Amino acid sequence: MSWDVLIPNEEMEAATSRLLETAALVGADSYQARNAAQGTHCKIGEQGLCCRICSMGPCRITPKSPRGVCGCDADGVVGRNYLRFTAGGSATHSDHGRSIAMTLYRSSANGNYNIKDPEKLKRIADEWDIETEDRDIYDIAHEVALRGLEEFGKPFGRLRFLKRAPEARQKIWRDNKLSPRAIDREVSLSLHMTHMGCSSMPEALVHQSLRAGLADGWGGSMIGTEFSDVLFGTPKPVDTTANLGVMEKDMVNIVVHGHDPSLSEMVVYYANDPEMIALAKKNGASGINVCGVCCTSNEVAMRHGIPMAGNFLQQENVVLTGACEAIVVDVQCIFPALGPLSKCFHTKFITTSNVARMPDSDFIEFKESTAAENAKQIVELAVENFKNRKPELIHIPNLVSKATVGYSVEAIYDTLDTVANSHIDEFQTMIPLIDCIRSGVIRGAVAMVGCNNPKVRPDYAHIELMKKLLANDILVIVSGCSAQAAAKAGLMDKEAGKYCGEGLKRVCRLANIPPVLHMGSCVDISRMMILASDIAKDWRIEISDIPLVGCAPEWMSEKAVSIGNYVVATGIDTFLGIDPYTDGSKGIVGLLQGDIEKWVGAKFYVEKDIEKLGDKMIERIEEKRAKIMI
Ligand code: XCC
Repeated sequence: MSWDVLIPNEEMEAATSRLLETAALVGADSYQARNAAQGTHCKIGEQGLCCRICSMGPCRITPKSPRGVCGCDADGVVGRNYLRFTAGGSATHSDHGRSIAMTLYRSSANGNYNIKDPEKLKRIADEWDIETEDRDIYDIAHEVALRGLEEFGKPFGRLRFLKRAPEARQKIWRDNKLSPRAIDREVSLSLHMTHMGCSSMPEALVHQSLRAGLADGWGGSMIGTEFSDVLFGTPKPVDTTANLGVMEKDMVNIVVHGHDPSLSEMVVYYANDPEMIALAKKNGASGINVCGVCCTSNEVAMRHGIPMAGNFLQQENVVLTGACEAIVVDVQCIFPALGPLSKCFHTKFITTSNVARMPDSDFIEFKESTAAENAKQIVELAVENFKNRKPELIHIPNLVSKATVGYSVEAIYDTLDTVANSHIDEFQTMIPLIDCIRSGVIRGAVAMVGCNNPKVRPDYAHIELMKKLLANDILVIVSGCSAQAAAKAGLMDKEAGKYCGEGLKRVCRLANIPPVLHMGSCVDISRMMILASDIAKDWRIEISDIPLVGCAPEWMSEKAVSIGNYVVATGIDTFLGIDPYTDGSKGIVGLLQGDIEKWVGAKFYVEKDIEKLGDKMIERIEEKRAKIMI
């Protein structure tokens, strides 16, 4: 099978090798070199068997020393580490959600942040019993924001967004005592439970991992996604480009990196400011080009069509092009290596958040109240830096793919609306998609998410798995760095539809969609939860019966573990290409990859062999089909 609109992995790897030659020339470090210098990873750590929760250790659980000083065994140590891993991810996503809620709270008609989707705001207000009739939109926004902020620390009650799930799923959560209370409470409780002398029972630790994960997916992340849509607009399909070739040789290149759209939205705005463009021209550039890395890239791509320079393991590459005037970061997934690396070039490494302070950076604190002047200062700094380029170091790989991005749940409804011949009941929006799955035209769907990890050949697992699934008529929805892997490879080009199996190919043509649907950033996996819930409601089946699975073949961050927990706890089997440091405990593996299915109707699968991982997903989807088609 030829994949002519696609860029093969080998070509991207060759481009990286060429950039590493520049790194060698300027004496710069790289993640590849640092990874090699790490040598073989510690087996005990890798299996989750190292405990340094108190100062009697660190204790290492081995056949010779099966218990730590306190008497905790392998199940307790691995389980506590797993829960702490989850809590770190849940806290991180949720704190992102909190900061978006703060931005919404401070929005105003004449201020730095306005409401771009008032309809969505009113829908959330209705859902939360907040009066909307005859009220100023900003009064509603402030009350919704406040109500959202209360979700983090309210003393009583469960999370409001849980009600969006089908009643059967809510009952599973209630019956299993999994419905999260306040978001911060679930994170704090996780730290408390794992303190020395608290929980060491595997069931209790895994149970809380699922609940802390749900507090992220149906709490912090969902608040992040929903409020971002209200503030910056709900994504609609938009054409863009992806891969390193989106950087422009003759323009000022500003790379935005991180997660919080409050910063990048403002940078995008000021990069279009005629005054800034004139300044760029005065400095010898033909204009200003903003492009993105990691989830910030997903945020601005799906709202403005801003090009995507790359994903997690490509962040150093953008600097290595020698054509990056500024890499502007907010929070999460930012290599501290960018500081020393940027010093080898003319690049300004601009940090903006007290959450992510890094040496060798220019710190411009970004606040909602001064957002406009902060963003203007950042753009100006980048523009003035153009003249400091070292022409002999410039090399931009000639790699660019076309991509259509921005498939929010609302955009998917609209797309389905255009293809369905029948009139769709407004409460049965998913029927055309369900019909396609039921008839077998589409066999099912996979939600591919997550990062890159040097333990896996970068992007290879994402891309090869996607190709395999598409060829088997399985629709792929993506977010995070998996989305960028797809975009870079060309899988979000509508032309790529021709490589699908016959059924999916027809659907892509009729609906005018690419075969891989971009649903956004990491926090936007909450969109996938809503999509699954809506399908289950319209189909009148349980979420765990939908032929849908999740997959994170190259994940690396704590956030991904938290995501895995809430996806599984929502009833969606999740396939991982990397073990979350649990191998050392039969008890924890037995729960995560076995018994939790009895609680929530789904479980984890861990498989490092990509071919087998793909086969297992297809097999699981077919099993689910067989069950519901009886
Ligand atoms: Fe980070 Fe969100 Fe992972 Fe990418 S995928 S490396 S967490 S940017 Ni969410």
